[in-house]
Amino acid sequence: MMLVRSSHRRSTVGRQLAILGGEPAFKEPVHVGRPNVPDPEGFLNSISDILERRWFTNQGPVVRKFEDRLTAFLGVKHVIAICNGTIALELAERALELSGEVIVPSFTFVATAHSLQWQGIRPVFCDIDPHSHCLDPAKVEQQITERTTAILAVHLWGRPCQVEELEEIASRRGLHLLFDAAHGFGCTYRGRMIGNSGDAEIFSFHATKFFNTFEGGAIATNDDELAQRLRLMKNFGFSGMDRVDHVGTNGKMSEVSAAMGLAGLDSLADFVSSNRINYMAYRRHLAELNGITMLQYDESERCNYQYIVIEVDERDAGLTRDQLLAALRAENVLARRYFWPGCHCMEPYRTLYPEAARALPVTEHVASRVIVLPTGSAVGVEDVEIICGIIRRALEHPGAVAEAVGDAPYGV
Ligand code: T4K
Repeated sequence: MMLVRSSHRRSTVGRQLAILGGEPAFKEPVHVGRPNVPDPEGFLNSISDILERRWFTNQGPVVRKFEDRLTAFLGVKHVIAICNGTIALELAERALELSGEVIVPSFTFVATAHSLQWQGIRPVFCDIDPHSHCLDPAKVEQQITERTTAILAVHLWGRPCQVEELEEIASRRGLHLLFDAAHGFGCTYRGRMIGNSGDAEIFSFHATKFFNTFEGGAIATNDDELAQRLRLMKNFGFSGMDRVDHVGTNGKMSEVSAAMGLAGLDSLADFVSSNRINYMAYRRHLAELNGITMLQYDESERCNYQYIVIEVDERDAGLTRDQLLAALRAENVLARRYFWPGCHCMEPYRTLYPEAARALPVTEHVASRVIVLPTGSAVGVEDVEIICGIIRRALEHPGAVAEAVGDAPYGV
């Protein structure tokens, strides 16, 4: 695997925080979401073959091989490779003929909600569990109306949501069940790979994901009929050269993306390993810090450890989340406040459903506290140590940091 470690870092020991006038700890920005890069050799050879073959897209041999590898890896009957996760969500929703209302978390990337709204389905925002950050099944039940046609749950941060509880509700209430598994590639739920539950599960292989195909996504399903419909729909509905059997769109993955996917599958163990090493380092360095709680992964399951998520409790930390974020940004650590402020506060939802916040107290609470820190194979344990050192020093000087940040904390 090609590792691209951050260079030009400075130790925080004895150094003034940048927000207080010191030099930034990193000369170059340290991002959340730098792509994991597989061993380039296999990928580049594959690109030469693609060029020589002059077959670039439309379910070519590389996409077919990629789908076969994914099917075996996930242990699922069908995997349909798609051009990105958002179109994959839209295709699955459309293939299941969802309409009316669909219950969905607000605490997710906005694409989850947009995929519904884009096709005239109302996303009904439902609250989350404060610990898992995933849909709270009891709240789901409360949001069901006669217009509800499905539940679209998200395995946030790659940690599975309460799959069995949601399956029970969906089957008892006659609803479809989809999982946005954009974060969940390579993770298990009770020992089974994510990708096997509900009507279908949807992955994103965007550049910023644990496993990427530059842009890309996939739909995994054990439903033969649904898989067949999805294959038609992702290719304009064509079932033969001049024959169209279904309404469709262009959801196809290119051969180059699939080649990246095959190379990525070969490097998957390395991606997990560097993420896990960083995760353990963060855990060690953040363990003792007052007011900082780090989200844990269940070590009895397979995890991809792609998101390092902390919650800042202002009362114990002495700093707000945004003040701490400002201190990190001053050091060139471009931490993110995913998924603040929640989809319900973004347009068009804020205008269309102004009352939504009433049902979302946990979402609003969690969204105001969360910071996602850099990891991935572009980040080394030395970087982690420095990032945690910045957090520790900021918490040691809350008054000075708050004063330096002033009334305009990060991004506000
Ligand atoms: N459902 C969920 C739950 C999702 O999280 C997502 C996507 C989807 C559905 C939809 O799947 P896709 O249609 O995207 O396949 C990013 C990603 O664009 C998005 O894919 C992802 N979730 C979301 C969580 O994060 P932004 O707008 O925050 O990303 P951006 O462009 O600011 O990139 C983050 C950082 O990554 C940058 O600061 C720099 C670094 N970066 C990014 C790219 C693209 C690189 O170093 N290299 C790169 O090539 O949304």
